[in-house]
Amino acid sequence: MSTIYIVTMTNWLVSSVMSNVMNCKCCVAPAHVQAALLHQEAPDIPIRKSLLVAQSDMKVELLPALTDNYMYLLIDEESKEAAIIDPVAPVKVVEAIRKHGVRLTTVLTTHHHWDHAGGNEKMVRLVPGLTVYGGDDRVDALTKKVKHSNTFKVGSLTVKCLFTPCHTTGHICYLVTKDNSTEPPAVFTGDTLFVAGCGKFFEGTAEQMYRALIDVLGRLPPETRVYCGHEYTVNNLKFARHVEPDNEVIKKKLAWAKEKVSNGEPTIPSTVAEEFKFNPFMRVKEKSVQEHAGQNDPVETMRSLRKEKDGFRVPKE
Ligand SMILES: N[C@@H](CCC(=O)N[C@@H](CS)C(=O)NCC(=O)O)C(=O)O
Ligand SMILES: [Zn+2]
Repeated sequence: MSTIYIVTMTNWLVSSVMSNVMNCKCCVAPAHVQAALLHQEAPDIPIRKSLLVAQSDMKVELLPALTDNYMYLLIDEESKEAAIIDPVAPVKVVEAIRKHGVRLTTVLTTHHHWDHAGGNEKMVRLVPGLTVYGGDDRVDALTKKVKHSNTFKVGSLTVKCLFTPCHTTGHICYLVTKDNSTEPPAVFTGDTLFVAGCGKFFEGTAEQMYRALIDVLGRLPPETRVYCGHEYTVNNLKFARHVEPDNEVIKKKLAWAKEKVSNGEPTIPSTVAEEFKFNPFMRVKEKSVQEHAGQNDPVETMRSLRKEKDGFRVPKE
């Protein structure tokens, strides 16, 4: 009981220090805070549950980390080779690979922010020989810098790199497919696309986020499962409801997401098709969204929505 209390308090302390002092926890945490977090190992909120999404070609285990981040263990069922996406809590990753009896060969880093790449150095110390992929020289322990459309294998699975600069200039999403499979692909979207939202434009523009969401991710097969970097779904849907108060899909998804989160369960994955129904940033071509933004151009709508969300006070209910 007391352990749970201490861990929860530590989380609270860390997040309040970060949100008050830095206003954003994902960019740069002070070195001593990073060290404390990484040293503690998995200072996640205990009630957040993991989830296994099992297909016959691949498995994806969602591993909650920190306050609201996700790491994802991707397993190729044919070879039992595995990759880990954004392993900020490496000891938890080692436990998961032992549990599944898989061989971890690969780290996929979506972007250099510490809450995504901050565990890389420790991860490579714990599992020597890992290949660490990323699209930015600022990614810790990087061994293979990738560009748009680069592909490589994790066992029999194909990983394709999708360059989606905006949240950071080197952000990469990873699309995972298996040849001749009838099952849905998976895309790991980091802080570019969230369920019902998108990342802040820290190092980019509305034009870039439009390209990332509509031209790149939006053109993936509609059934593609979306695994994003954070559990922000409830807050994102509250903003979506503010943008489109008459959208019934948003209301239904919000009620579902609140229920999930209150049980400590993930609201992830969604699909690309679903995102087009409730994500305002994916709906910038819709009249209702453009009217809310007072714009008639999709890129201007994107710019205006992001600005509005940056200052949005999320209602308690
Ligand atoms: N608003 C975030 C605050 C944290 C934040 O700024 N997160 C970054 C990623 S580490 C982001 O891009 N958030 C997207 C957003 O707030 O819409 C939340 O819902 O808790
Ligand atoms: Zn983040």
